[in-house]
Amino acid sequence: MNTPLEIPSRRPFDMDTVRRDFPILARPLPNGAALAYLDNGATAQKPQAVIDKVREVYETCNANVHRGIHQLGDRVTVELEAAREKVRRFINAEDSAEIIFTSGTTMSINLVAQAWGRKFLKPGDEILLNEMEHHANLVPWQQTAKATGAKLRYLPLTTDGQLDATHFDRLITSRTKLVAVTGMSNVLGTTNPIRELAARAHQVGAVILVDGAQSVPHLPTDVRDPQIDFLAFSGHKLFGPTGIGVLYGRRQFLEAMDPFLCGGNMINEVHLESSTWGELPSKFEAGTIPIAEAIGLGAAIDYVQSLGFDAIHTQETKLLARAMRLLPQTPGVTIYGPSLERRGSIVSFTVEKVHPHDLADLLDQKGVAIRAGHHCTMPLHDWLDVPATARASFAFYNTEAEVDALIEAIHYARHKFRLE
Ligand code: 7TS
Repeated sequence: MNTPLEIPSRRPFDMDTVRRDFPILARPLPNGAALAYLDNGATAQKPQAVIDKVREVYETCNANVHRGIHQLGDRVTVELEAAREKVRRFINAEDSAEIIFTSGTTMSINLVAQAWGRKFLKPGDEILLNEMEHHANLVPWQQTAKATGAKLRYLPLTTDGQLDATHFDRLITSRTKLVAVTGMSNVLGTTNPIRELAARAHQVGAVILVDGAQSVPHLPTDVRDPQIDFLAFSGHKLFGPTGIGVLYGRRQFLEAMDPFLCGGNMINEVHLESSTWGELPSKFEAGTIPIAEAIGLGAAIDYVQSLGFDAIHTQETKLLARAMRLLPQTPGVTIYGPSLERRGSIVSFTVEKVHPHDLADLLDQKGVAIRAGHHCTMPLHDWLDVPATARASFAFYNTEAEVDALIEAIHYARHKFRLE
């Protein structure tokens, strides 16, 4: 195993090597087509290093953690805490006790909505959201608003799908207690002005929660610059295992919150009528957490850091630029969202007279995997005034040839619909 705190050394970005790191990319699909995996916004593929790490845990040190009873338990605990330290370093948190392992972004946000929101929000307080948020960053706040009497407010969007900064003054006020915002829209790709929102939230004494599900895998994140109070993200979109995610919370907030789930591991003392809570991070990690998955997430972070966000950004921008140039030149195609400079590597679009689900089916025949539907953003689709969109979302292992395969497959779909 790696020595726990080894910092991965940077290696040159070589596409052939990178693609070989992801065994699934070379496997023909059941219909024999070559895979062009353009659904990274839903989940990313896993490099061999992550697959090996999870397997290694089960083969060599599987045991429960933090029991301190035997050698295997000790060893796996060291590995788990090393993974937590990797997460800490990756997002530049001050203390690894501020890194809570959860099952993913959804659970992380629910944890804050319940354990922070229900304790600290009261009637008249405002939660500031916007229409581009994923349901995971809307519905928990709706429930918390109902339970506490707090009010939901929505920042309007500009016509190209950015937060409209001309409304910040009007909507971020002394009544605002929380700004909950995505780092990157999972549909429009919009990257949001977190620095400005964090500064404004803090000016009025509000807390900012960033949904990093889409941004953390593609952009460098530093929770201390700008200062972010809560950050949620998922391991599986970060080239790590499913079932593991992270909630980062600033210590002062996590300390003030009561536990979200109760059971083993999160207590200090239990009596028949009452209990006291354990220290961070255990207080928020009731029960047995996904241990091998958390350690696998550590391996995924090592992998991403060995490539570096500069190389990742360069490759993804190349792909996005090509898609945003070629898609609008394709007959019947409309793309949604801001210009290249204001978005990450996601592009959603519709093809006139072809339902996105039919389009996704036809693209799949050609091996091009995209997502179709409302992408868990029904309010955004109401705002866009379309019931569904098709979405291509890129990762650094995608190639320009795969963008071309997408375009070719759209022509194929239009041909099938007798549109060309
Ligand atoms: N927030 C955003 C911005 C997301 O894109 C997603 C998942 C979530 C939260 C929830 O993440 P989870 O890991 O807890 O499920 N988005 C998508 C998607 O766009 N397609 O499939 C899942």
